This record gives sequence, structure tokens and C-alpha cells, in this order.
Amino acid sequence: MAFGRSSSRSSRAKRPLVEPVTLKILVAGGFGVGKTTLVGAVSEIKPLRTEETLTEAGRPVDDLHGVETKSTTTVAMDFGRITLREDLVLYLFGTPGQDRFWFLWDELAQGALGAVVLADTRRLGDSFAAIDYFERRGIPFAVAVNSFEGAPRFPVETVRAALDLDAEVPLMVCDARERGSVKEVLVSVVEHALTLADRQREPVTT
Ligand SMILES: Nc1nc2c(ncn2[C@@H]2O[C@H](COP(=O)(O)OP(=O)(O)O)[C@@H](O)[C@H]2O)c(=O)[nH]1
Ligand SMILES: [Mg+2]
Repeated sequence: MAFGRSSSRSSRAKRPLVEPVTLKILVAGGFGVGKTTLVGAVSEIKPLRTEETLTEAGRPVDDLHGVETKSTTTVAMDFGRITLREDLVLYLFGTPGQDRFWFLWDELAQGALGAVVLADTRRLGDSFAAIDYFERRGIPFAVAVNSFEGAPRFPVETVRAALDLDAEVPLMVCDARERGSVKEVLVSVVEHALTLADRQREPVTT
């Protein structure tokens, strides 16, 4: 063969020219709002889950009101990866939804670019803790209303008012089971975080 090295050359050509940038995104929200579902819907790697069957011992503390069919719970976190573009890879970390695992949040939040807060219109108040957490720490976040069947549909501006969100916080309706829908949410978080970062870098004019 005239070009003996062509096969290795072509396999090399398939590799991206630059190593992708990797960004860490947190997925937060109340218990049973769809965090594990969201990570599973988009992850290219088998999501690492640390689900534990809800035990009788956990029942008094895990509030199952409205999520009675749920029989497993994420004790530590969900972990997944999605390539948004050849040069941009997101690592997703689902935060534990129960109050008794709050101590893990500060560890998970280290180095996070931004966060998705999932909300359920039947239990909007369950999202307050996550929203407060990211606001207090200045971590950019977007809110995604996971559209469960049978849950009331409100205009997004009604939800924005109910959650007392700043006008610039991205707010959208999503389906945590749909890859395309989840990707849109993730893109909006990344864009929002980059916009805020750009603003901080702008020189102060006096
Ligand atoms: N109908 C519907 N069910 C969903 C949706 N997202 C999640 N679920 C279900 O709601 C339950 C709780 O979801 P899960 O992802 O475990 O919630 P997590 O506690 O936030 O991780 C599971 O039984 C899911 O299959 C959704 O968009 N629509
Ligand atoms: Mg979960």
C-alpha cells in the first residue's frame, strides 16, 4: 500500500483537535421532582446512581406526600455526562433531595459552573431551599418546571412570581424524561452562567 500510515492517520483525524472543556452542573430540587430521571435521560455514560430502597426507618423523615409510588431514593448523588458540543462536555451531579443529606451540598457545589433547579407545580415550595442555596452562594441557576401529567399548568411568569425569581433567571417547562428537552435546559444554564461571568469580567468604568 502506497500510504502505509493512512489508517493510523485517519483514526487520529477523528479525534477532536482540542481537548473538550468540561463543566460541572448541579441538578437540584425537591424529593421526587425528577433529578435522577433528568440525569438518566441525557447521560452518555451509564448514570452512576446511589439509590437505596426506602426503608421503614426512613419513612418518618422522607416526606412521601405526593410521591407515594416512589420506592427508591438517591442517598448520595446521581452522576452523568453529556457532550453538548465536540469541545464542551458537562458533568451532571444530582443533589440529594432530602434535608438530611444537606451536608453533602457544599462538597458537590465546589467548582460548579451552574445548576438546574427542577420544580413541580404541585409542590413549588419544595424548590425554595435549592433556589435559596444557589442565590446565597452566587451560583448561576435556571429553573425547569418538570411537567408531570395531572400537575397544574401555569404561565411561566406566574411560576416566576410564585418562586420570587429575578427576571434574568432562565425559567422553562421541561420533560425530565426527554433528552432534547433536558439538553435545552442545560444549554440555558450554561449560557446564563457564561453571560454572568462575562459581566463580572467587564472593566469597571469610572
Ligand atoms: N410523568 C412523569 N413522571 C416523571 C417525570 N420525571 C420523573 N418522573 C417520575 O417521577 C418519579 C420521581 O423521579 P426521580 O427522578 O426519581 O426524582 P428525584 O427524587 O428528584 O431523583 C419517578 O417515578 C419518575 O419516573 C416526568 O417528567 N413526567
Ligand atoms: Mg433521585
